[in-house]
Amino acid sequence: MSFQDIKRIEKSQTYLDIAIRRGLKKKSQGHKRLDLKKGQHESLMSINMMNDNLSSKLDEIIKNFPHMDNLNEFYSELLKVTLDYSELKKALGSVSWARKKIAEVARDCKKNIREARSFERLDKIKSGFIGRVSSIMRKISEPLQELEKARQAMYDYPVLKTDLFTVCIAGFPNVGKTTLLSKLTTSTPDIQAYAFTTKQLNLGYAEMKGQKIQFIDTPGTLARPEKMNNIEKQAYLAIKYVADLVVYIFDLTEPYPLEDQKKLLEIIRQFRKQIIIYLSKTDILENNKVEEFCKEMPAITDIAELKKEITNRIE
Ligand SMILES: Nc1nc2c(ncn2[C@@H]2O[C@H](COP(=O)(O)OP(=O)(O)O)[C@@H](O)[C@H]2O)c(=O)[nH]1
Ligand SMILES: [Mg+2]
Repeated sequence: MSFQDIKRIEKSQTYLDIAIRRGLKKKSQGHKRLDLKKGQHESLMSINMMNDNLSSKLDEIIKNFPHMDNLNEFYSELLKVTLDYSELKKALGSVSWARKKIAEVARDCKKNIREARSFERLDKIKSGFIGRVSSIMRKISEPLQELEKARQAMYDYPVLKTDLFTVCIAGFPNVGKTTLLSKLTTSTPDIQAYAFTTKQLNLGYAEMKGQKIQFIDTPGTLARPEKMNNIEKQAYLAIKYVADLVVYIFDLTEPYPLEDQKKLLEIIRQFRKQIIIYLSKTDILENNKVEEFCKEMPAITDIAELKKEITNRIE
């Protein structure tokens, strides 16, 4: 089950309307209200129909929602940082409560139907059922809306393969992460001419050493966790929980001080992943600058060599 497969959660009134429509499809007035047994039978059917309909819809919501215990670290952490998980659990709890409560009310009403001695009584029981169910459904109106909001947020989660050898490409904005991703993989990501424009976590795949290797373009400077936007949070968690190897890009052509770029590298080192240093844009950089940099910080400057080095690190 992926986060993109969760079905849209409707408004509580919508579920109610559908159930009532189903339940009242067969009008008992059809047979001139002569045979009480038949009337009772039809009333029981109609209650069952409404209860079953709501029960299956609510059950589907509960079953479809990802449960923290079944998620790997990346997704469970992502859930924690992007949504209020305890609120989510509470909302699911209310849906589950409503489902049970409706079943109880249905049992109650069915007992009354069997004991009913007139058509008027049957009508009263049925409308009583609808009234009580409406009030239960009203109580979960907000929880359902919250769940739908959560579903929409989860819809934007990246579809990462957590079992593949994964290379994260990190570095300051505009250093050429996305460009490198497109050169290393078969993907054609959006390459933007301006910083901070990445809206999606870009993924790409390549075959190396006979394996499918996953590459993730991980934007963000990781400097202030509390100020990270959703993409940066995803990038941070991808480096922490999914990366087997990080390609860290230095860029001497952009106006970011080298010191800041080094600081980010130090932050990334704390994740204790293997790191390859890559110096980008050497095509527009003077040779002596490249040499000077590489003396201090052994870096790869060409794609073929980078591919070779990545292949060497694959387990
Ligand atoms: N000259 C040159 N420009 C590059 C190179 N790699 C990326 N760029 C340019 O740098 C800008 C930012 O690249 P992008 O891949 O979007 O950087 P990101 O923000 O790190 O993903 C774009 O205008 C790219 O065309 C390179 O190797 N050489
Ligand atoms: Mg980019």
